[in-house]
Amino acid sequence: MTRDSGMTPGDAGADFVVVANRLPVDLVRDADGTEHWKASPGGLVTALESILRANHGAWVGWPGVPDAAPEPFDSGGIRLHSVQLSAEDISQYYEGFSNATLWPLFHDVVVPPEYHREWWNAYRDVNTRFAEATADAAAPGATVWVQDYQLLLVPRLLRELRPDLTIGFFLHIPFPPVELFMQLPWRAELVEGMLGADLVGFHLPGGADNFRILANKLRGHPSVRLTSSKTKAAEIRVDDRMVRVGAFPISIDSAAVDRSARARETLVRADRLRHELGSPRVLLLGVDRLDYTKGIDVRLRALEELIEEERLDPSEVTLLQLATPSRERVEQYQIMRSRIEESVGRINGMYGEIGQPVVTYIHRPVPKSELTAFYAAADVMLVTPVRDGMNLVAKEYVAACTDGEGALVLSEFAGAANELRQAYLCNPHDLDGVKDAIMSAIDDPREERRRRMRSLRRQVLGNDVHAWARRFFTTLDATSNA
Ligand code: ADQ
Repeated sequence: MTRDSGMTPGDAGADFVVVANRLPVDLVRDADGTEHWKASPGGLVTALESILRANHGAWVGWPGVPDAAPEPFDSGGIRLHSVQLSAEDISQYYEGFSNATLWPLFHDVVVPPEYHREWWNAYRDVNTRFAEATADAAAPGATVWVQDYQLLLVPRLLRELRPDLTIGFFLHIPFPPVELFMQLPWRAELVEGMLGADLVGFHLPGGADNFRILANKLRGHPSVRLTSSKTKAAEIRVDDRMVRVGAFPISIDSAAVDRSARARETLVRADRLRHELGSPRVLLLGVDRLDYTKGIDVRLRALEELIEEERLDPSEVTLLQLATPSRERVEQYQIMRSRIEESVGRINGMYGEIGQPVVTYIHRPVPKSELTAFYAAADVMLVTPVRDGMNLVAKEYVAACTDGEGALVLSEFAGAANELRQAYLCNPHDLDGVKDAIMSAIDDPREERRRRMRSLRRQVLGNDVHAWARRFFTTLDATSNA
């Protein structure tokens, strides 16, 4: 793309651009109409911050409120480009196609996906606008990294606008088996959209395999496996280009969590928390977005049955369940929330004492420092999703267990189970199995629990989010067709 030499460096485009549904800052509109920006530092921002700064980086995303369209501006050395979404876009592209079609379909149809042509049209329009904004933000020959299921069409749309760019794509959620993906009326367009990238990354090798099979089945693109590669990668031939696919399991800023968990304030807060919860013999913890994929209902049922069967004494055990509000306008999320709140009420009504509930349920986000104290305080962490791309909570808990005490009960259907083999693994569809895993995590000899935790900590501390980003970029560099 040619540029006017009179432009400022900011306007000449960035050498490295991240494209995600949301910007790393949220625009907040107060009741009196005034607006301000609030940082929303997720794991991705932490991982990419230094690369973005060092490379005149830019970020393209939605600022978080309807109709907002601020001009590009700099924040912490990163140029932020907003994509404007109307209330209707949010309802059809985001809540509709992204979160009521793709999300359930990609999570093993835990709830039935809905297929609506208006949602698809909105999804395609919004993806086109993201691609256009990115084409404007990127310098000649720049590297662009597109994130997640809301933007599956962007790689191809962007390549059409800017063939000079090197494009990476990463999917943060599972990529479904072929039989399920085939339900999508727009399956071929979506696969073709992703194939616009030079590198398509998944958490697990199974996701990469599913994608490779679909590229062949739906579009006739042949592929070869690269058996020597550490990422268990493959290459798909798309006309005259090669598209690399592979597994890049994401992680967390492990050292930062470890450091924060060792801080004196955290340890004091962890002690106080146990005291506030009535100093239970066993503190169980659940931390999730309130989502039907996370299996919050599974662990509540397991706890209820363990108490019913007198394998657990309600006066000795407490479950602290944090459930951040999420996608509250999507119907299935409202149904899930009522069910969970009903279960919490039933368990406490049946087994709680005055001032001593069995389940303490908090339906709001808590600050990171507070969350780390909760991790440090817990005896057993319950991560029981019916399907999850990775699950960072499992890794955060392990990184926060700095004294080597603590046990992780982990669903086999979380991507994290691929790496965290020494967790107390369970099948969330097998309630008796979940109950047994919880009991082993509580009752196993201390030395066995410590042995498992040592192994988990080696894994999490040795593979952090910085290593993840480096591996992705090294592979992307080596793959670039531009
Ligand atoms: P999520 O589905 O959002 O992510 P997860 O990986 O567990 O799931 O990340 C959640 C994050 O939110 C964690 O960092 C956690 O600390 C934080 N969080 C959760 N509840 C909180 C609370 N009550 N208060 C404060 N913070 C809270 C998607 C995919 C995952 C994949 C990630 C990253 O669904 O499978 O691991 O992306 O790729």
